[in-house]
Amino acid sequence: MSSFTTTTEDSVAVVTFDLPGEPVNKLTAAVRLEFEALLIHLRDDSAIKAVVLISGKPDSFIAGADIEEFTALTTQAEAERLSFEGQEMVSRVETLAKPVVAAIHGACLGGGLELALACHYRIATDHPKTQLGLPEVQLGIIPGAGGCQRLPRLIGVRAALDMILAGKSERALKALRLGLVDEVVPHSILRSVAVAAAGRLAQTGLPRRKSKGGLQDTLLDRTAAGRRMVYRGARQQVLKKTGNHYPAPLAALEAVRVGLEHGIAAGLAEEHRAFGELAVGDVSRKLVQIFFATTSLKKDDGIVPGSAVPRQIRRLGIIGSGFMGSGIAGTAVLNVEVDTRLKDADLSRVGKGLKAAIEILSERLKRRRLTRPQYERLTALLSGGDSYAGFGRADLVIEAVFEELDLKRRVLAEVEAAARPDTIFASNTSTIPIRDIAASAERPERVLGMHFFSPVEKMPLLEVIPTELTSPEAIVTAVRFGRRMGKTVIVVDDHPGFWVNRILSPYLNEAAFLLEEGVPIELIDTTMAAWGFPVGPVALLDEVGLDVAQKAGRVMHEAFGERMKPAGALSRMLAANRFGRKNGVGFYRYEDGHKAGVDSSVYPLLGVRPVEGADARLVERRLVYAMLNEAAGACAEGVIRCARDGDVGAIYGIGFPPFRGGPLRMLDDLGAARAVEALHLLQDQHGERFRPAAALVEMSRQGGRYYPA
Ligand code: 3H9
Repeated sequence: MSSFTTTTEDSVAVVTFDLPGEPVNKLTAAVRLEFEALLIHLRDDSAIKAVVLISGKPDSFIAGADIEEFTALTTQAEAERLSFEGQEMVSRVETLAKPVVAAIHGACLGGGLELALACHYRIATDHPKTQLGLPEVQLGIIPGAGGCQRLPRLIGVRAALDMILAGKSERALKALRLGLVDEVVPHSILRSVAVAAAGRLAQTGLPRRKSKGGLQDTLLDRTAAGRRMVYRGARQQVLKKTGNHYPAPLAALEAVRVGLEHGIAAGLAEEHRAFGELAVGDVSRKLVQIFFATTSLKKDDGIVPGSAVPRQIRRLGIIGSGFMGSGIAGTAVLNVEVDTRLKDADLSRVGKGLKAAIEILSERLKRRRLTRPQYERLTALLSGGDSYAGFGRADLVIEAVFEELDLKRRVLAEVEAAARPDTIFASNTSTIPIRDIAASAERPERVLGMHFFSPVEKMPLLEVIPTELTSPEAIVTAVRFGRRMGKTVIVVDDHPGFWVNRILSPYLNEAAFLLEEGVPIELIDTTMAAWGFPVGPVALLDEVGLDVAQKAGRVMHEAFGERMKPAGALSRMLAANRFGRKNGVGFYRYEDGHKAGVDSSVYPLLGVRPVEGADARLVERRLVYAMLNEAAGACAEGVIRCARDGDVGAIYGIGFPPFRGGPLRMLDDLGAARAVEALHLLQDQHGERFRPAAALVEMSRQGGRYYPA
């Protein structure tokens, strides 16, 4: 079946791309072949004076090359050829002797944007679904169809590197400001404006674009010395951000540099060479696996498909207007546009919560992600009070009160009294089993957990935790609502700590043991940051709050016994009134809310002297294996439904290094036998908490794996 249909309007050929049977347009091998043939026809048909390229999909222009095809690449040469052929196809658009207008609505990403860049004029819709970007580095590759060449030439090297090195996408208005598109129009007139533009260009010739910016832009973007500075700065930034674990951004930088300094042919050659090398490399393989794991989760509602329909959530109630409650409120209003009411014990707390929720919206307004009228409309959806007034209309109530079982039970009872019988009640507990909270619920089928991560507006994960009594309708409603809030949702079993905090607990506890042995805080944190975590475990304790960590630690100890017995470090810190970032004193010092180095007065508090010459490799081994072992144990207990959920949860919930693929993927890479051997050694040296999980031992005997080889 054909992917392209062409109609002619006043000698303008309107080519509609609609890949049959697929939700989005992708540049598959077959599509590339068909498009090449079409280009010849467009070139040779003298009745055609100009071309419009538009999509037939509701909200994607072109989502890029077909990532599925990357998984079939086995050699570097094959991958290089794929990129080379992409470059050739795109170049043929650019050199077509007739103007080509890209009419962009929806995702215009990767190879899709590269194709649009080769068109002679770009018109985008102002719809929020319209996003233009080169996200390749997020897949461990670089733009390989000329993007590293055309983007800097069009919008300047700094703006281009900004987009390419972070793989970030821009909305239409920003794209217009950058000079990435020529016009922004409402969706309803996209086609007609594009046809008119194509007709105009056929008459007047290709547009001349004036270079934007002032003296500084000229110096930095258009002189060799200026660009050298830009490359140096970009390189430093990349290294700081990626710690050298991700080769793609540096390779993209090099492809841009070679192209600008030695000409487009040399740039394209470097581009396809690097693309070939990276596409078959381990990092790209891991990132592509994560991409597919994440997309498949978008369709997984955590119930037997079709067994229930999600309820529509028109009104949301939130109990507890602290950091979590206000974060949930702000994020729900922003992304779901739902009427949201906050309740707390007194009005001053409610006021603070509302202010914090509005802050999330204000931040978007500042970054021009929201217009003033949108902002006004969204803030009007927020309200609050110190009673349950209004909760009778709530379809979903999320409690985010202190992590205390009795309090949560009381709140549930109050909500059951105040709300409708069909209202769904979700607890945002981070560790307490939902069945304990729901033990005396009147309607346990409507109770479940929705565990958000802090800060809610930024953290991409949500754990939804049903009990054995929760109805499929409640589950699917919570999952869909979480997804609309912009979260990747995993449905996990109701065990203490669920998945994320279950595997995080022994890791943080091990960090506390290391502290008690006098291992310097800097060493612990820099070791794990170098390993690939966004922050080290001690800094993370400060972020989470030592009181919160201690409470969670107690729940885990009670549930899992000796193995999770908390190290004493946190109690000593709390006894000295150190809560972490929240009160400005933790393991680190804070000045004006910013982390300002390790607080060395912590060591006497802990009763130790920092030891010299501690071995970073041993530190890393203890911390990593504490987490991997727990992951194996929890997985065997059925806390997660499959390895995919566990790895995605670890990556999005605690920043487990994506290039390592997640804890279970990592165990597969290591091999269960090697992991068991390492754990036995640690067990000999540091005690029973390192006893390898029975499931891992079994796996090592049987030669099992989490994923198919
Ligand atoms: C590239 O272009 C390299 C070039 O530089 C070099 C070339 C030579 N490939 O996410 P959704 C599937 S690299 C394959 O649920 P949404 C997706 O798996 C590419 N499949 O929808 C899912 O499949 P299924 C750079 C793709 O509305 C279905 O489409 N591009 C691709 O939430 C629906 O997707 C990117 O990295 C693809 N390129 O989000 C963009 N794109 O139904 C990746 C989508 O079987 N894609 N699928 O489970 C996205 O970011 C999102 O999918 C998008 C839509 C925003 C487009």
